[in-house]
Amino acid sequence: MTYLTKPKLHHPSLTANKVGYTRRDYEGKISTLCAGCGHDSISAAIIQACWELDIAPHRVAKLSGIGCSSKTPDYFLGASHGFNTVHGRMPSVLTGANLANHELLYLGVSGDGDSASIGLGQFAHAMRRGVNMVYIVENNGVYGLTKGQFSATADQGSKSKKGVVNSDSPVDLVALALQLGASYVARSFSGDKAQLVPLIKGAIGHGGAAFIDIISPCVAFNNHAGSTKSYDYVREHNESVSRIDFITERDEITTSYAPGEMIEVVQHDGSSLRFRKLQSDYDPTDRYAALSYMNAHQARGEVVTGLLYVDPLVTDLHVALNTSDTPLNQLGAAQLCPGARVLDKLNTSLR
Ligand SMILES: Cc1ncc(C[n+]2csc(CCOP(=O)(O)OP(=O)(O)O)c2C)c(N)n1
Ligand code: SF4
Ligand SMILES: [Mg+2]
Repeated sequence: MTYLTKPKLHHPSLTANKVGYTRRDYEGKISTLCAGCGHDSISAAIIQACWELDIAPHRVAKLSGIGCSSKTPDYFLGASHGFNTVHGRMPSVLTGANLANHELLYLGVSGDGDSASIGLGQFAHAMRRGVNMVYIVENNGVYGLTKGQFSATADQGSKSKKGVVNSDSPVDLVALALQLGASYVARSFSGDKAQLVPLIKGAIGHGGAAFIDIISPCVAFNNHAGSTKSYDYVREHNESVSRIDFITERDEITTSYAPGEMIEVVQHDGSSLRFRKLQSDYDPTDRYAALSYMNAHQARGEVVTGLLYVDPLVTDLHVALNTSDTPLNQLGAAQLCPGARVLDKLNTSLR
């Protein structure tokens, strides 16, 4: 059996959010992942974020590739649209779906194998095109589903469960996303829900290419001494740049900070991100400073987490292509196919 359906029992005392759904309505099937797998904590954080943001589940499209991580959309948002693509091809399918209907919230879920090996080209182009999406990589440094081979994000010198030392240089998806033009870039840890939930909420409110790399330990194949993606390693080397509070337009602001301790960034949908600085020299609106800060800390074996970069004035691919405001599935035949005369005129203009 590859999945287990959850019984649909709703206790009458469960709290409903502003669109009338309880947290239970944002769950999916029962997970078949290994007990303790980091990926399940990420599913729980996505459920929490969507419920708290009052997002109607049928307004979300979840897309993924192949891997244990890519199986997880089955375990959250059971009433949303879903598409499990071919290995590494999630970004192009997501881009196409987004161009056809920009009114849904696009959630791309992938693994380090899915995005940093076979799907690296697709990952790169989705980032550089500024597709409006939340792109999550559940990064465990191995191909969990095919029994624990090193993935392209495994650190040089890290050890496999059987003691083999990885000699290849790692692909750092956060560094790539920064370089390629993603406008919201974060790294987090599946074991830090307090950091993860606001980061996901901020990405949902962002309005452009939002990328979150989440270190998500594989308890079956990469949670031993010598791994740099284990629970112990990440807890011991986690260097968080900030704590963020995500505030929607309608939220009452209850937090207060002394001047200099906090940066506020207002996003396109009116939501704001309040950064409590944990590192006084960190500026989350400077793309190149973020890159060099991260590289310097990484060289010391530290895992820098938090919201590393955000451009609040972002635009997305639809703006760049000047597409129709009306989703394609709501246009009539006359608009979708304006006839031979219009086509002739267009062809003539291109001669
Ligand atoms: C075209 C193709 N090549 C190879 C595979 C075999 N395969 C399945 S999952 C996977 C890697 C998954 O790794 P990752 O994306 O890191 O997910 P994880 O299981 O670690 O969460 C591979 C190589 C496949 N399914 N399709
Ligand atoms: S093999 Fe690893 S990644 Fe896959 S479910 Fe088990 S712990 Fe998670
Ligand atoms: Mg993996």
